[in-house]
Amino acid sequence: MLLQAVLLLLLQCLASTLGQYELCKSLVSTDEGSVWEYYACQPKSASMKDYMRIKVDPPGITCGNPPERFCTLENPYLCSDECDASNPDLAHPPQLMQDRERNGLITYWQTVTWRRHPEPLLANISMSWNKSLELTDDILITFEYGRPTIMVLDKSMDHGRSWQPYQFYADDCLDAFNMPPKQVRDLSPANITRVICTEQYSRWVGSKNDKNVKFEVRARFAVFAGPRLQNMDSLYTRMESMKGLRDFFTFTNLRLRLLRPALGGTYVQRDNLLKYFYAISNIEVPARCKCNLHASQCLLQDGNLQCQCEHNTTGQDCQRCKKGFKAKSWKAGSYLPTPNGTPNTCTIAGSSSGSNCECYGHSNRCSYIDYLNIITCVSCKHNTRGQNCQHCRLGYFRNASAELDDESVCIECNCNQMGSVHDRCNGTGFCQCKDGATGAKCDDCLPGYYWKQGCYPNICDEEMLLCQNGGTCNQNQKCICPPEFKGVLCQHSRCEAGKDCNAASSPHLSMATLLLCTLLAHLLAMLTPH
Ligand SMILES: *[C@@H]1O[C@H](CO)[C@@H](O)[C@H](O)[C@H]1NC(C)=O
Ligand SMILES: *[C@@H]1O[C@H](CO)[C@@H](O)[C@H](O)[C@H]1NC(C)=O
Ligand SMILES: *[C@@H]1O[C@H](CO)[C@@H](O)[C@H](O)[C@H]1NC(C)=O
Ligand SMILES: *[C@@H]1O[C@H](CO)[C@@H](O)[C@H](O)[C@H]1NC(C)=O
Ligand SMILES: *[C@@H]1O[C@H](CO)[C@@H](O)[C@H](O)[C@H]1NC(C)=O
Ligand SMILES: *[C@@H]1O[C@H](CO)[C@@H](O)[C@H](O)[C@H]1NC(C)=O
Ligand SMILES: [Ca+2]
Repeated sequence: MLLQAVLLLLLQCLASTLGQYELCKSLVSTDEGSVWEYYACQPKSASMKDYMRIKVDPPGITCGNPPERFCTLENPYLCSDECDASNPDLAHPPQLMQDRERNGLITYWQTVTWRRHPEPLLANISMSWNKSLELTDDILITFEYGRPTIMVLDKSMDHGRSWQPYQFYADDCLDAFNMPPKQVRDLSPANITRVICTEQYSRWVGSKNDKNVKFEVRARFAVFAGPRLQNMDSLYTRMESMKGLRDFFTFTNLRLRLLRPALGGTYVQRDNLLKYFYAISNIEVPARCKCNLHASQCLLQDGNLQCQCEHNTTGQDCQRCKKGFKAKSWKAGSYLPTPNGTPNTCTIAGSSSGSNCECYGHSNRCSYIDYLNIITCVSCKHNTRGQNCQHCRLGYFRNASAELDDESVCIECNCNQMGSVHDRCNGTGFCQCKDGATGAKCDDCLPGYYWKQGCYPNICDEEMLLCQNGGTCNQNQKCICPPEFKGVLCQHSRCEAGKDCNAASSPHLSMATLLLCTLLAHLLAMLTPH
């Protein structure tokens, strides 16, 4: 008993000394004994360069194969340096952008020189984490031998499937990107997520004076949290309320597109192209794992970062409820109300609101129906219905590959309106077809039927219902008859009264023969004795 009390005290003490949102739960004592309390929580910020996978493009852009001399912008006539991939002391491979440097020794990745001028010297650096991350401070890219005069930072939020520009960098934004130059301090709270082009980090200041190119996160945070970030609550409140703000700092991949190297403040000097190249010694990416406020730890597992999910959530980003904990739909934790937020824990199926009403996560509400003496789920979502939201609504059918608590458990029948009797279907999605219609959705016709906003029996075809007397069958819907024939299958001659009509073959002639027939009939009548 005493031990427990001490433990409790210790935990509470720990909680109060920890930073904001660093604890997912703690044991607290109440009148009914000690119980767990849950809080919104997030992992600490970390140096994500330690976990990044780096790839440079095009192949062969890294210097040293074959070995190559290079000069510097400050002293273009001193070209004694050499890059040689086969010599560890003279090699400059990509991993030197993410290593931890020791004893003040600067190590860097370096590209080939701009020997092929005027063809542009282009290089891409792709960084991937296979994990959603949220920036917590400035991205810092350190260039040795001068910063590029044109460059783009891109980001992806879907593991590299789609990309968007994050920030443009140029010594002349209008010239390079047709964008007016901006700085983060020009931005207001309303347009803080605007993608800008900045000239701040591209102008020539000497290669040793300012080596860093920044993507400003701190300055953007400061717009809400104050210059020394003393009011983080205000930032976190905005994160919840301002659309797109959290996403703006979220990424799974980053990409640097280097489009033109440092030029030393002048034009490209064609007589010494060995002084133009890119060299990066460090890429700092301070960020935290995105765990949707459901984890305070994020650890490397099988080579990938993984949130250590609490609140009975699971998934790489704690983006789902654990199996069996889907009494209500999954929700991210919330920073609100500050300072502790709301954990939005997943709760065990069947235990929601004290009753024993399972709704498979399709409803948050149950109601007691007095005269039936049952408890039933109210307003089942995701096209479900039933006491436990365990059935599909009419017009929907059960998705065989989804669990009962899956949001896509019910699939729309999608019956063809013209071809089917109604919009309901059976358990495997088959609709009930009208005569002549077929197919799961009744959008096809049986043999012997044609489709025209529904299925109709063929009028003619190439087998049983052949058009006669040279008529042709048009889309099974009608025979197109030669002029002298009529009838559904062109089976009737147009001048049955006469005897000689059949031979005629043009409307003009047919008229003439018709006349002739009449004349003959009259003649016959005249000659016949009364
Ligand atoms: C860099 O990536 C962009 C976008 O995928 C691509 O269009 C470009 O060709 C790449 N450049 C190099 C040098 O690989
Ligand atoms: C990315 O992470 C997921 C989840 O941890 C894992 O299943 C997948 O294999 C990883 N992909 C790579 C290329 O490591
Ligand atoms: C952001 O908004 C401020 C004030 O509303 C405006 O002065 C500034 O030009 C805007 N910046 C951009 C990049 O649109
Ligand atoms: C998660 O489930 C366990 C049982 O497996 C339970 O002890 C714990 O209290 C649950 N946590 C939350 C936050 O609901
Ligand atoms: C059926 O459920 C699976 C598993 O959730 C899902 O991937 C699939 O998209 C669903 N099918 C349809 C048609 O919604
Ligand atoms: C639905 O109808 C189709 C076609 O009539 C049939 O093959 C299937 O077995 C039916 N499925 C169920 C669950 O009744
Ligand atoms: Ca380095």
